[in-house]
Amino acid sequence: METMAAAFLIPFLLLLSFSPTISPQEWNTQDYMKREHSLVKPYQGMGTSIPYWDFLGNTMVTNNYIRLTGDVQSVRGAVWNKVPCFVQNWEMQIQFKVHGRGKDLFGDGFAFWYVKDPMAEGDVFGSKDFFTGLGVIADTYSNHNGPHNHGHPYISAMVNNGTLHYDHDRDGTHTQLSGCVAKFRNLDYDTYLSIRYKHDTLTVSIDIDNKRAFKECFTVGGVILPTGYYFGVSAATGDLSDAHDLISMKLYDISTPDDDILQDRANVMPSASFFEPPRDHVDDPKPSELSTWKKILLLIFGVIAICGCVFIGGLFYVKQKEQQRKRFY
Ligand SMILES: [Ca+2]
Repeated sequence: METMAAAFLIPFLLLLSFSPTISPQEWNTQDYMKREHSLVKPYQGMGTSIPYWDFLGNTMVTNNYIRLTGDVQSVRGAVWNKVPCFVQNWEMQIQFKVHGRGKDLFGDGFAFWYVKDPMAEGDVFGSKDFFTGLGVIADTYSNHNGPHNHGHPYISAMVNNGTLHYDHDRDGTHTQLSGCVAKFRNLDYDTYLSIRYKHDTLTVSIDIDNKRAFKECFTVGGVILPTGYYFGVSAATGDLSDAHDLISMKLYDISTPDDDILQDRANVMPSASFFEPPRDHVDDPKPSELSTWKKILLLIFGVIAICGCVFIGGLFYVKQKEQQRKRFY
């Protein structure tokens, strides 16, 4: 009987010992796409609507891309996810194309959003100012020539609790967490932007060198975002224009089984513990005013110098006259 039991048990135990165990690393590679937060071809569902997504403004859907704005002046467009996101650690990969006839003058850009209030049109690349949540802004046009200026196009991130204003005149430099220059316009290959939010760390990366690999634009820690907000992308043109096309948005849940269950994030206020210095609002120098002051100062010094010369000259003249008088008498 004992040998019979062993004959059954041994192969069974052997089988168990050879069965593969899933390590966290292996599990990581199985990041999966959340269909309800993604936008992939073919876009159209039944009829003309796209499942899970809404449109705003001039947005136009074709078979191959979603055009948020055409290369025409003063238009806005946006797409917004209808389903709030309850994934705590996520990565959004966006395939986009920004192109236009302008060689030196083009604008304004597009923005990715994870915000409380979706479907709100406004002045920040087609979406509302004083937003609550996260904005990742791809700004193609430099409005700003004063201190802290940088090259363009420029990608930056801003976290807002509803009280901060995006200042176009300063290209948002006073509210940005971080940023990098990214020459993504008019490229004839595929271009991608990745926004990764894991364990309160925001990492923005780009793939614009046709290498099929993401390169880090910046990473910032201490970014607190609640769950239950909405994803969206918007774009705008003004006096300058560009076509802003969205090809796909893919949202991956990147939580791992060994992630601790985080605190309930439903009701936290968006915040960021790190902002890129300098954060002070520095006024641009006004060259005309400065030179006026310089002119006045120069004039004052000039008058003093002339008076001094006249005075010394006068003294010298009087002394000479006195000496001549002494010689005659
Ligand atoms: Ca700008």
